[in-house]
Amino acid sequence: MSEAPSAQMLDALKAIVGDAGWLCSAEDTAPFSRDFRQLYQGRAALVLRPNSVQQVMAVVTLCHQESIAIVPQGGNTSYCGGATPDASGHQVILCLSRLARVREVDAQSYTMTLDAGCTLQRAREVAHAAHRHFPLSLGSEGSCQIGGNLSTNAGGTAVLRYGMMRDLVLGLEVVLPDGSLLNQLKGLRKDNTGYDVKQLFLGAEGTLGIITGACLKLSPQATDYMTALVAIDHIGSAVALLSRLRSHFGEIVERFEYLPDIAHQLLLQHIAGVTPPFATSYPALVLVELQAPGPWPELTARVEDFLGAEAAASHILNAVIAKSFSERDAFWFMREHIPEAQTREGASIKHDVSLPISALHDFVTRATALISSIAPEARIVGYGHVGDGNLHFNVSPPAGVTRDSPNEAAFLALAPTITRAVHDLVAELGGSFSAEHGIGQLKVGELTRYEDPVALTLMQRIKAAVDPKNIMNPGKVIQYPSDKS
Ligand code: FAD
Ligand code: 2HG
Ligand code: ZN
Repeated sequence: MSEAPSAQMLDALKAIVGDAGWLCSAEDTAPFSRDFRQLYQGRAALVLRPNSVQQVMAVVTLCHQESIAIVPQGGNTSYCGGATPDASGHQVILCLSRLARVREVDAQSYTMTLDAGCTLQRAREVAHAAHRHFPLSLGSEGSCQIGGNLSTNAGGTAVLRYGMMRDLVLGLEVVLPDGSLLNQLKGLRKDNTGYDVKQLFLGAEGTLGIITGACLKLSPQATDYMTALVAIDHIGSAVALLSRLRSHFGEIVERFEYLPDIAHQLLLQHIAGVTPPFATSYPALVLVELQAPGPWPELTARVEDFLGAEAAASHILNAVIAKSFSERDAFWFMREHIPEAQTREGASIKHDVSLPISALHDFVTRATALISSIAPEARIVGYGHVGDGNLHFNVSPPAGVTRDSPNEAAFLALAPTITRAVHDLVAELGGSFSAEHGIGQLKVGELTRYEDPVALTLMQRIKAAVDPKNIMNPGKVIQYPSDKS
């Protein structure tokens, strides 16, 4: 059970990080104590911003001695309140943003070793400068940090080809809950020396330790791109197109994102600079990108032939290929701004689900019918990473419902019923209720409900073994006996 820190304890923690490394007024700590989606407003005793691994170790050692709870925080872009403290005012936020050194880039080994506080954007730039490619790509990449990406096992738009963050890690450095340092930073492709303990910390959302550094896998830089928007009639056609595309072009199919027409309409309505790619609207679009470590001069011609044959067979309704980098950027600008467009439209009941790709059409058909029976006028904005079987199956209120209105409250009151129906269907079809955003504090109950009980017990045993005092991000991911409700 964690305790409220004494004034003496707070002074000792401040002394470890020095004057530039802490914030404690209610005004200064408030933004760190609120999550990106503004679902939670906690209260922190202190925000600590260490600038070395030694400082992190000293902070954690002291918190462990005194049983003070620590909430690790990266870019604070979690969608599930994972980096937000509770309302007690007893917890300390440990923010990694000042731990942001590039430790090594080994271009020959295709690896780079970074501090956990480097932003994802910086990591991608560092790889690029070394003529290498770091493929993780998220809409939040300017703010989110490598430590946060590792701790949430982030996904994004290049998973189809490169996998999730877990697949991009070779080595890890972690400060354990007792303040000791796990040093597994070797950049080896092969290392079968007992249990791979670093895997425990990937996707653990800060409940088992604080990641301070990582050795990441790099890929060859692509020199040839082909980006296209393809108009189709429904998600089943997207799935069929993906299947044919992959058998035709193999592993160079890198991204495959689905945009139903409602997402496109919200973009046009709310996001400046979005222009319609076609003269008419279609039921749905797919944004597809192929990347080759070229030169592959015939790539565009081959894709044109492929899409021409698809149109002739009436598999697709229309297609446009980006003819320049600025056109490519404009296509991706559309995709990355869907969350913002939906937020500007109003409230949203979000579902981050994944299914076997072959079950997506069935899921969308049945989930749409279920939601219509609960909230007939609600608008489903189901978009995203169809190439990975991952849909953001979000529900917006009926058109015309304004923020903070009684009608919005009535719509949001239906959220538990809608979410139960969606998640039950996902479970029935063999899917996951949390594809890439994690559990945080938002989905602890869902994990308890849907996870295999044996796996759940194993998770609790691992937590008890690694963090017996439950000081690491208590209340997140799993229910633990000493969590306060
Ligand atoms: P935070 O939000 O700060 O923390 C997330 C969790 O990790 C918390 O539990 C925290 O305690 C823990 N944590 C953070 N740093 C550490 C550390 N060093 N050691 C131990 N624990 C730590 N996610 C996707 O997967 N795919 C997407 O496509 C995607 N798109 C997004 C688009 C937008 C516009 C936004 C706002 C978010 C998006 N996200 C997406 C969600 C989010 O950006 C990711 O989960 C990201 O990986 C979180 O990184 P962060 O640094 O902001 O972590
Ligand atoms: C994305 O893919 C993010 O754009 C955000 O994961 C999803 O807002 C969402 O639901
Ligand atoms: Zn996503």
